[in-house]
Amino acid sequence: MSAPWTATVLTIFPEMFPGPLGFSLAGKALANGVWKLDAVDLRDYATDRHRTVDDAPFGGGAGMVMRPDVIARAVDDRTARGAPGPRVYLTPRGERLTQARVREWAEGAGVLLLCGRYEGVDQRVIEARDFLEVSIGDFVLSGGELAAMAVIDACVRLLPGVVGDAASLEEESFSGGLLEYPHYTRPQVWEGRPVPEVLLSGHHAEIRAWRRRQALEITRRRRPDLLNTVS
Ligand code: 9WO
Repeated sequence: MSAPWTATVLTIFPEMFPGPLGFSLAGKALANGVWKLDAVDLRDYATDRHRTVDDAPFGGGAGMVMRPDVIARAVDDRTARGAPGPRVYLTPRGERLTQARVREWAEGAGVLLLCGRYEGVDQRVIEARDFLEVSIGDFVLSGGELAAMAVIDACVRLLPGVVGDAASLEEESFSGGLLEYPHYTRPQVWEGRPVPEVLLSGHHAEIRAWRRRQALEITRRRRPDLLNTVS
């Protein structure tokens, strides 16, 4: 049997994994062998007895930088043991992650994610080992681990058999490219707020049209950039 989709995570905090990825859809799929997690302790690739992974920045300044030699040993060893790419360094400096990119990665054999701590990683190893620099949003975390978890979750839910096929097909074709329409459930009136009448009508074509209008309207107001496409 061939290897399942594999997330390799290089981190100084391997105990953070699977963390939230051990629950719900991703957790069930992990237990079922749909995907595999290899959380690698970067300190295992240090060579001194204190297992040092960082050092002071050349040029001066506050904080510490992760050493390229330690990271390269980890990347080369995991790659030799079959860890698939692409190689991704999670950083607020990176190119913004998109659902298209997530889809592409989910269709491949896996991802190798490098999680920085301190002020970041020596730029030479990013270049020498062909890491893509990727950001999940314009904010700064304490390290790349939470961003890595977001990337893995986004990919794993697209793997065959993780989410019902009907659900994913609907996401693609129906709401594709737009923000989601609003959702409602019981009670029918809550704190004096009724559910929109059309949803109780049983007229499925009207409901579909209403949801489409709602999706377009919320997208126009919140994310007009998503509509700036010629078609
Ligand atoms: C620290 C810092 C301190 C002073 C001035 C600028 C600074 N930038 C950083 C910094 O970027 N630290 C990073 C912490 C180093 C790499 C890992 N860390 C990280 C990754 N924080 N936030 C992310 C991240 C990753 C992906 N998407 C969003 C945020």
